[in-house]
Amino acid sequence: MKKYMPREIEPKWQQIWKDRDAYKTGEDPDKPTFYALEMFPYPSGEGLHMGHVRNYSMGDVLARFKRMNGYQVLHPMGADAFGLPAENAAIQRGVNPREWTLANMGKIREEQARLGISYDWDRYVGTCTPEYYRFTQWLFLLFYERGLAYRKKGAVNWCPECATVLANEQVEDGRCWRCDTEVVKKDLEQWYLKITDYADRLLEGLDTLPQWPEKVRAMQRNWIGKSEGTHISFSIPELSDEEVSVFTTRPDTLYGVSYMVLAPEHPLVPRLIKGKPNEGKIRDFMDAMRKETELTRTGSDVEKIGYETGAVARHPLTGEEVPIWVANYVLMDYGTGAVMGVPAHDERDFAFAKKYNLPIRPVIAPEGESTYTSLEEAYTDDGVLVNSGKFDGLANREAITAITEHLGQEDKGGKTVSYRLRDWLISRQRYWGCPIPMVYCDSCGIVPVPKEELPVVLPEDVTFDGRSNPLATSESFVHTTCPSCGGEARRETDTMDTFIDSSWYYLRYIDPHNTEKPFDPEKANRWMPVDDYIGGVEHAVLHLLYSRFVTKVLHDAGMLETDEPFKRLFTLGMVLKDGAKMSKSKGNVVSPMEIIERFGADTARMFILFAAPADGELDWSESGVEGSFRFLNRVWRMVQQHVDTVKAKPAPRIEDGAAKELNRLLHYTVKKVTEDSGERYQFNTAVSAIMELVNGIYAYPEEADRGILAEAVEKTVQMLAPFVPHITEELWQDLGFTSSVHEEPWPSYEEKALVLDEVEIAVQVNGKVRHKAVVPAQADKAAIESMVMNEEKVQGLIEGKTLRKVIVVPGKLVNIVAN
Ligand code: ANZ
Ligand code: ZN
Repeated sequence: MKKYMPREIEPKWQQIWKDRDAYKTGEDPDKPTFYALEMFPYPSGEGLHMGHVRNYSMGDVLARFKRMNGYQVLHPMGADAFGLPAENAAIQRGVNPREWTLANMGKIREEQARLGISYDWDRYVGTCTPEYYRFTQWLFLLFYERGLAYRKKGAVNWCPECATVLANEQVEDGRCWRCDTEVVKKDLEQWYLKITDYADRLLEGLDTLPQWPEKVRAMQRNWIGKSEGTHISFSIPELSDEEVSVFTTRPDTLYGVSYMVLAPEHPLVPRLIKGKPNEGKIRDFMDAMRKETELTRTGSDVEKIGYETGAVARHPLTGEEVPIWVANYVLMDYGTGAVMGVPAHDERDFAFAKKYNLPIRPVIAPEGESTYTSLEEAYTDDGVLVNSGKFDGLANREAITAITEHLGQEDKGGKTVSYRLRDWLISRQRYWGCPIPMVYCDSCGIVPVPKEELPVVLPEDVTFDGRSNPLATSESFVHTTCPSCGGEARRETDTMDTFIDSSWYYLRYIDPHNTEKPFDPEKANRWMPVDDYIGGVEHAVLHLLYSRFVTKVLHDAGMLETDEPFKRLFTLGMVLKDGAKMSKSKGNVVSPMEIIERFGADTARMFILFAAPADGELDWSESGVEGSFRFLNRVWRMVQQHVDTVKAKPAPRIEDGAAKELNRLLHYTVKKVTEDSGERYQFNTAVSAIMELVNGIYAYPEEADRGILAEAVEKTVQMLAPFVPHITEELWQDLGFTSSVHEEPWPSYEEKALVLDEVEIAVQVNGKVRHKAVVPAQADKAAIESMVMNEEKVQGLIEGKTLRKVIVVPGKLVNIVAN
């Protein structure tokens, strides 16, 4: 018998697929489309890791499955190729970032091909190529034209290690998302994209995505952080009644205000402290706060620190004067950067007031109580207003509306909404990124590079010292002429955040060779939104939020019908080894290419898909891999054994018991595998169903009908094809077929074949199982009862007893109560 030799058959079929252009995307307008997408990799020098293999294997099962189900499938791949590691390699090893990256891209592509993933390689996209980044620049200009790209000076997150600014989304717990260094604040003028204009739509859109994990939607909701509240103006007598507006979600507590707090960065602070006793201390405090992060200022266990400015604010309703403080726990970039202090009803204010001996004035009492002598802690529950002038006696929830309306009438405030989401800071002081296509001219100001002149190409004559911005060291790049007046001008030397590159790559795949536009809207509308997007949950707020934003802008610009990019999102679980995340730092990495060398890509794929539910953690196990290899060998032998039977094409005659049973098992398996792999992402249970079918075929008697046997063997190979594409292709050929198994229609099943003829049920007497009875599967309760009660064995069991009750659960049991 021919032996299973993955090392021979895998490269062979990969070559054949390549020669045949087997996975070229179809363009037949009459066929339904399916866009299967996996997050593209960053081309690091290390090549693929098991997480990639898991991600791509799942995407490939879907792509192949959908093709067999008659869909025209777009299944593309590329590389997210700009970014710091290339530049760091350049600094450390003196290599050219472009060459380094292109070499890594080549290596990864080769590894992906060795996994047998069915990509349409003609559509390969690398974000660092001028053909691609030209249109990233084009998109930037589109944002600029639409008033969605602007420059602003402000305190930005700066990573001293990476020597670049970071977006808010790239600061995790006060640290750089890439190198874990503590982030500091720096005052710089930078480019921003106005994602906040889309805050509401980004939020509402989440409700139109039922096929996204709730966890990811919740993360985005929190990140956007919409909060409905009230803004209230307090006037400042010493600044000739200049007003400070506070943002609060609890206007019902307005009469309980005993002080006001400004963020140290609040623009009024310098004027308020001028010449006051605390001026020096507050200036030092302001400097110290600039270095801190949101977390080290507002964390619940962080000590509250504040200083009295010496100025006062006037309460908008009582006219009373309250002191103005500055404190660490109020942030400039939320709400208005100013807070009314209500220690009686807010925990943070309570702690602050206790520490600095500020008055605590209860204005909300629990129902039935009306006064407090003292409070042990802030009272944050609902209640009734007290000490609140004409609002006394009102339920506090109603008072929220009543006081807000009253403030509106008095022109001292009103309803407002605050968001946690900030505009997207996209300037990076690094080389290996997409140049921002802008020019600075002394007479014309900021001038965009005309679209026809794109791309603004990355210069080669730069110096890398790891400290300064390399683009600024290229004379030929910096000096240019103004597109508007032709005079001398200077180019923008910052590059874009790489998350812009990855926020639209799924659109470029649709039309990758277009030299006029990023993509043709007509083509995009045919494929978008992506039907299935698979990747890691770590992208929940970065990439996935940015892509939604960009899609909405393109929709508004009339370039896309859809305004959501990904219809369904699947976040896969991590790959572990010995219970820990597989990672270089833990030294527990299993190399995918080594596994392919030893067992073949099909075994690697089979193990990965079978060993755990797709969204759960996958624990790598050597014995598991060996088990998968053994299973494939078992399939191989089974098919080889029955080659002649299949070739003889016997007509199925499914009258006798064994044939009927195999037929039922076959239909059951087809149904299970269809539903599990096409709809539910339950690849592991799909595979185990196929394993049972293989067992059924092995156990099938020699003398039983050959027709159904041949059919079962054939369909087993077809069903395995999306999971293990090489071995199935070889076996299909051995079975005498000349077509590719991957072009076969997916097997169908009949519900009626799933019905069992007879079932075995337990017969209990007083709750104890005493007998097994076989009854027709279709029999109703009455029929089952009479059949069972008439059995001689059963008669014997209840002899001499009085029958009290018979309970029938069809398909399961009959319980006889008798005593
Ligand atoms: C008075 C008050 C009384 C408040 C009370 C709460 C309870 P969310 O729900 O997160 O939007 N706040 C407003 N701006 C702030 C800033 N820049 N830095 C720190 N804290 C700020 O929270 C809104 C509440 O957070 C606001 O309502 C304000 O405190 C505080 F019994 O105002 B509240
Ligand atoms: Zn000019």
